[in-house]
Amino acid sequence: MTAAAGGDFDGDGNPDEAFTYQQGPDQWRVRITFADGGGADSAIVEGEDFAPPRPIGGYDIDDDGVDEVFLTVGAGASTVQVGFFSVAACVAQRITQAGVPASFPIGASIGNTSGLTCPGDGTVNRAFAQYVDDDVYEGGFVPYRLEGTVLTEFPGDGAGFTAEEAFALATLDCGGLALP
Ligand SMILES: [Ca+2]
Ligand SMILES: [Ca+2]
Repeated sequence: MTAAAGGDFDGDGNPDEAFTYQQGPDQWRVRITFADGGGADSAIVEGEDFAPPRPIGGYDIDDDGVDEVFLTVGAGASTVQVGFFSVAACVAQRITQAGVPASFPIGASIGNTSGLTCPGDGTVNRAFAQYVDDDVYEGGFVPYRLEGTVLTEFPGDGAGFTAEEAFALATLDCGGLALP
């Protein structure tokens, strides 16, 4: 069982907790326990690069008064993958995008950076930059709007970055959340 991360996952104003635990080989689950004693529990299913998931905490992406559960759902050499669960009526459901569990890389390698920001307008934004030349990176921001348990991609904005700016993108910037 991992250390719990906090959030208000039922929207009653009282702090709840989310943690992950291993049920069998490569089988992990997320459990949310509410301040009033109830809870929700769901399997976490990922692909080949599965790494032990850890809870990050709660952030209200769609501004409906109920925090979504942020957690790491995998890791590469220089990135972690972040995914989300939506909790409603004591059921935790993985948030999907394009029909598969949504998962965003956060990190930087030589030539590539990516991150995730929450501007507070009902979207999460994928931030990314690629090395082009010298101190020049090109990338941008792609917003994903959350409705229910589904993220829908909307057209983003391209942007140019210096190397310093590009590497500064490689973070999770959603309220007070910090990667574990
Ligand atoms: Ca609560
Ligand atoms: Ca919400």
